Amino acid sequence: VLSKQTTEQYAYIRHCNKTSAFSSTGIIPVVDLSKPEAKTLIVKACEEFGFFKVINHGVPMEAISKLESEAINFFSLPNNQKEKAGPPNPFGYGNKKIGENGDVGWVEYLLLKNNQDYNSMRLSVFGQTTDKFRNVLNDYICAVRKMGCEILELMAEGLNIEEKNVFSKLLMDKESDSLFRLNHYPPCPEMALDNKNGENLVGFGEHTDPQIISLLRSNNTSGLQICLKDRSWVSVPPDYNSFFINVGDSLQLSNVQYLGLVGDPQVMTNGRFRSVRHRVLANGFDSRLSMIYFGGPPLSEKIAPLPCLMKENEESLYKEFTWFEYKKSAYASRLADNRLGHFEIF
Ligand code: GA4
Repeated sequence: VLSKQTTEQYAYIRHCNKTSAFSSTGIIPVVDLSKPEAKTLIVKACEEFGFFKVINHGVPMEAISKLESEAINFFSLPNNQKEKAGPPNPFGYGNKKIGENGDVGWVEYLLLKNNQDYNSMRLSVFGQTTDKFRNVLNDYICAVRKMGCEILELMAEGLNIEEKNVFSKLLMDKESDSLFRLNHYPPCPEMALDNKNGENLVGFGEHTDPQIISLLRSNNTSGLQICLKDRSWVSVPPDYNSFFINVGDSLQLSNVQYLGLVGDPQVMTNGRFRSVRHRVLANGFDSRLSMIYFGGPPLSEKIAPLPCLMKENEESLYKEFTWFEYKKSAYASRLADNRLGHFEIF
């Protein structure tokens, strides 16, 4: 359990309206990776939600709990100690501020890169334990990346793409621009006092992830919500033992030829894979701790519809660009912006 004092450092609270209408439903697809129908279910879930839950994922519970306890130790440190590992430009500890363009949330976090020199990034707040932290993180990332590749290969199979590793090779590339994030959402005492007239505090504002795929797990505290095609929000019941998978912008792009008319986001939802809008609401009583691996391509990789998925005479709806260019534009945007819009041809 994270200490109560960690919540007191926050001075500002941001509310959003109309959260009372959000319902918690059982509609989120569950994919059992050990079952033969997994590939079909994955494609279906990516089309319908851009989101699904994975069970029998093969990531050892030990790797998960070890990293989780390192994370709890870190976030339980006094504020001035944690700040020593910041600011998160581009990697390190961040508190409340998200990105560089004015977004804030009821969250503190660590943005990390695999195989990074944690001593040089002042994560030496871990002191003697830096090496341990590095090992625990590496074990976790290796296991989670393996699961991610398995999912991406099943996805390629489900799409009848001959080259099974067409997506997974991007994560396996030694230049892969992947990153890792630990998020701690402290309980918000104010929200526990009364129901704030159904208002909620934003932990992490709505957005899509720019990368290919995001692999998330959390403790048993709720908060995550996803946006459906009809633009309603649903809560994702937390599940300590499962992973949650988000389709990112880059994966949506590789499938653009399936999208409908250009320019109308509603029409885009007739398309193939959805880059899912999601957000996290703060909780009145419990700490939420989540860990997310963002699988990205090498910076020089072209983001474009896969030729093998293009029909004859079909043209791409998007300008051709590299992951470097897309990422640069994404990092210059606000969290809630529609980032793909900048790259539409018409
Ligand atoms: C969303 C996905 C990842 O958490 C992240 C985020 C990044 C950040 O926190 O610095 C961004 C956000 C994310 C997209 C738009 C820009 C950049 C904050 C923001 C306002 C690390 C990422 O790669 O893009």
